[in-house]
Amino acid sequence: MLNRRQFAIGSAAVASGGLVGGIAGIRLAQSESVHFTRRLPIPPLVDAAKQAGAVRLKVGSGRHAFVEGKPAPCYGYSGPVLGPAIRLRRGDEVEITVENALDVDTTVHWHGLLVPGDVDGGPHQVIKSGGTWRPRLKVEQPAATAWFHPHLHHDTARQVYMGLTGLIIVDDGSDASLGLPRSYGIDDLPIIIQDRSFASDGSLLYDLDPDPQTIQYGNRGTTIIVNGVVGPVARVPSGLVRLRVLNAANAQNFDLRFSDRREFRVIASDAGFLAAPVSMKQLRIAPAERFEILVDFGNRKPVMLETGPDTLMGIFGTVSPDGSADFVSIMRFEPTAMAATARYFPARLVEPAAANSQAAVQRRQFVLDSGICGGQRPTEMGMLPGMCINGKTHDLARIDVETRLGTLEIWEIVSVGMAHPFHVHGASFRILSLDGAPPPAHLAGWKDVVLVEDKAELLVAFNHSATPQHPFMYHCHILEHEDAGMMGQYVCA
Ligand SMILES: [Cu+2]
Repeated sequence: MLNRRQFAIGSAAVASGGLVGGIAGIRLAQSESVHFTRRLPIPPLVDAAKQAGAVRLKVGSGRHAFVEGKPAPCYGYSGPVLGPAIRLRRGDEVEITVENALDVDTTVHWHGLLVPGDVDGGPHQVIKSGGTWRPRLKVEQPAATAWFHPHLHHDTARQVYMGLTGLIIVDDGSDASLGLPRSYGIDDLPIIIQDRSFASDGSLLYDLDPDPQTIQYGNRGTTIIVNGVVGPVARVPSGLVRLRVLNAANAQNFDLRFSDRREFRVIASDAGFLAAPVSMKQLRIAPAERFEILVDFGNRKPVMLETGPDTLMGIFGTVSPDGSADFVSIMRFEPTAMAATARYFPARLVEPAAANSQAAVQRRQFVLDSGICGGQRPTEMGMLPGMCINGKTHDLARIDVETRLGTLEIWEIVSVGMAHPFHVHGASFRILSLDGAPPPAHLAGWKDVVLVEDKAELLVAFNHSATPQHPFMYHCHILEHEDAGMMGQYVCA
């Protein structure tokens, strides 16, 4: 038998029997064993305007108890795990000093910030171990929930898994004019959802030598964490609360609903507000996607947030939580006696900037597939599958696409085998069609990630420059796919 090298990271213990890869072994143990007793951690807010436009981030390692009472080694930004929420105002210019105190190289990619290629933090802007990077970012985009994470080619998946994920809140004043909940940590809550597997001592389990199956499925954990902990409870005012939901999992799609099936309103997707709130009872969120939702806790009844099985595994089937294809609880909300400031759902939000597909100057197709595309790597497990776009695995020295600044293009994305979450750096897009139909209302705004089961047509707006030395990436956001080469590069001039 081949020997799986699965380590409890940072501990000497080798996991016994805790199969993470392999679809049969994926079970979310949540419903049986999790007690919802821990206060939901709220990442500290760093308001760039109050720091005179100078923000510091230190990428380092630390210890954090994902599982209560069992501190484990992990990575974080300016703290043991995750990172601060950085608030940026439209029109501001900020200088971010990123110090890399890890013993490995990293990068910091501002996912969803529309900035030029040389400050985007992609795989070309490596911050050496012990080094510092100081990008200046000009904030010129509408209000949105964005985030930041590492993008070091071949090590992105592991570094994110270890805890490197932070939120960015872009504020353009529309929060206040719309009367939306905006007291960070009180009625405006970050909800960062991830899946992880833990050894019995609470250490993170990650497959350092993944088998082909783990690469195909991406790394999937057995337990779901929110804001870095298992089984959190959020105490919320009674009334309208805004949740900024980010799926920061390596590969897993979450299918969210409340235990009492209450309706909630989706008010924003990746790149900003929708034209009007969209009523939903269940919301699928793919890796790297963000949705802002408004939930009414006015009835003062505690309620659980649940997720369903990931049914978008295509030819690989379904990842069933708990082996039962049923929903599992991931966190609990407990309304308090404090009244919320906002009590009524707004009727209209912000009309998105127009997008005319007739004005597109180019049409391109991108086929996301695995197989023999030069990306195969021999390991002790045998050959790992290559991951490719249009038959090519990623090459940091190859420019795949040249775009013109200020133009629109139609990008057709085709997924083969399973659904892939496709992300474009340095640009936002509108979904023109999804699997042959117009997008549902909550996916009709400006976005930067789209989960493609079969085929999507996107209208992509190129308004930010990138040179051949600092190109923008487009890639699958299943991080194991990205690291294995399902990524391309474009320039914009
Ligand atoms: Cu993929």
